[in-house]
Amino acid sequence: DIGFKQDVPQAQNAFLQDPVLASILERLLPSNVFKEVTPDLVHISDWSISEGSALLKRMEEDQPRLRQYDHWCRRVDELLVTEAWNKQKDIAAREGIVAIAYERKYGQYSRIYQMAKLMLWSVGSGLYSCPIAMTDGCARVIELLGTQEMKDQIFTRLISRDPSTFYTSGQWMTERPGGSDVGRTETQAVWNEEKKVWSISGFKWFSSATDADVTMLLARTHDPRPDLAPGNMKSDSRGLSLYLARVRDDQGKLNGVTIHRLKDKVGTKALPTAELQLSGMEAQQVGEIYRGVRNISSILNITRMHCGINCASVMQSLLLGAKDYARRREVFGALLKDQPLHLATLANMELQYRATCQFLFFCVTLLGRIEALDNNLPEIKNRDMPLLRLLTPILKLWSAKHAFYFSQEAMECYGGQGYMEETGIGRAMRDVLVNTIWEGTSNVLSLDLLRVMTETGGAALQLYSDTIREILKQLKNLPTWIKSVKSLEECLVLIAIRFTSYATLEGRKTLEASA
Ligand code: MFK
Ligand code: FAD
Repeated sequence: DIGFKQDVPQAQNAFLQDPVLASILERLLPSNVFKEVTPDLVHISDWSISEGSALLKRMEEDQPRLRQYDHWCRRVDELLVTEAWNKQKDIAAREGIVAIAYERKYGQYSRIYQMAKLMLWSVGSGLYSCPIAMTDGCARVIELLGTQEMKDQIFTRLISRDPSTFYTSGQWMTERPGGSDVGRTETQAVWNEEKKVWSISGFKWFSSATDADVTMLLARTHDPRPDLAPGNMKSDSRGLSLYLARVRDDQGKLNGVTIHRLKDKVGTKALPTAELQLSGMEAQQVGEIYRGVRNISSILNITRMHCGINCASVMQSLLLGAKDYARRREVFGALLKDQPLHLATLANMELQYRATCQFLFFCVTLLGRIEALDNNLPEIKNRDMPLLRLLTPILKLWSAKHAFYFSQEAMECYGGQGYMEETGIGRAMRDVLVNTIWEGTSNVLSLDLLRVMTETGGAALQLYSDTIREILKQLKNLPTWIKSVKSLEECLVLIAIRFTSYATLEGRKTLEASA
């Protein structure tokens, strides 16, 4: 056992070692809140690099399986997940990963604390952060639109810190004819007068939370009441309503669901994503009938924020790793950190990471204010709400695209070792890639941005430009190139066109006309 042995890079506590997240929180949170939450953030980051990392390894080695029949040829559809996967659920409850946002102990700052904790937990969660995202979204929809019974029986469990009562939720939208275009949904909901429940039948093409306790889903409503019948005629998204259903009963029996198949995915291997046949799934309707897409959009906007957090978390851990390696790896007579070109690579990554984090926590701050403060306050109604609506699709699109390129750069920073599975960069790269697709592809998000701009007649864009001006005014020592920008609006329209240029020619024309 002779010859050179590379000094091995070490896992680090991300909250303590990364100055970016801590400095953002110090700026956004009141000092007493920052002081109070710091030990918890240090703790969760320690957990992620120790127990979380061990659980993650087991989840990757022992991936979910489906046992469809028992030995008597009876259909059982048993989803087999590792003990490590179930343990992640308990940890998520105990650590209050969803609860913190809804307990609102720190009012508008609770969201910031929750999302920061989620970011640090995310790397150790082995994508249990996916069901948690949907659980968070479901909790928000019930909080906004649920009946008292839903609040008492489901919401309290979604935000529980007790693993024995904690529920997770799925979000079943995508069907074979359309994932982006959910107006093509085939699934039907028919009122069962005898049982006083909705009976749902159809086929859900992607379910990432097949082991969830409850789910929110879209279905085409067939309402027998004559005054509501016109909705039945609609073959597009205006015929859809939102439903809430238990996935299994108290004995663990599936509620009218058969698991058709588990997906064989490029990444997110630990996550049990399945194709589901629904045959008379019993459900309750949520919010106004025939407003399914509008009603489920609160989930979309929360889960899109979770995608941003997932991307920032991957960038944070990969950057810390690449910087650590640069302090240990010597090439051509100097450590990597002292090679100017490598330093420039790291600096570019650092810039992308910082931009993502700043943008992300700007949006999280808006979300926290909207959730905790009176929505009739002019600054919430006229500024925070339209601004967040405008920025959420951009955040999701931006962070997903950049996190993937970023992970490739991080892989290259380790040279050949980066391409080895043992470093975990390959897995991170495969996993982070999904953020460009789930919860809306880049083109669909571009069109969503266009939808906001069109719906507000350009007011949202104006608000955005005013906000940027406000921020620029507060900054000292502005670089001269920023001062020399001729017209800020011009730049913003160009950025908007960049985001929507994938979309439609029509969209471009609208924007160019408004410019
Ligand atoms: C680690 C992180 C993990 C995250 C969890 C990942 C698990 C994976 C889960 C999934 O992937 S779940 C499936 C996610 N699916 C999507 O994201 C669907 C993507 N497609 C879209 O977003 C389409 O734009 C959309 C389905 C919304 C198009 O539907 P429509 O009905 O053709 O659109 P329309 O008619 O423009 O909008 C209907 C209403 O919804 C309008 O309101 P009004 O009726 O009052 O006019 C819209 O303004 C409103 N709306 C649409 N998107 C909205 C929204 N409102 C607020 N926010 C939005 N984002
Ligand atoms: P399509 O909608 O057919 O898109 C195909 C292409 O067309 C894309 O490039 C898209 O950008 C483009 N496109 C679509 N519309 C337009 C347009 N108007 N103009 C220009 N281009 C357009 N869904 C759930 O409901 N629940 C889940 O739990 C879930 N989990 C998932 C887990 C994983 C790992 C993956 C990969 C997906 C999951 N999905 C889930 C599905 C996901 O949300 C959809 O795959 C996604 O929304 C895209 O829909 P689609 O697959 O039907 O693609």
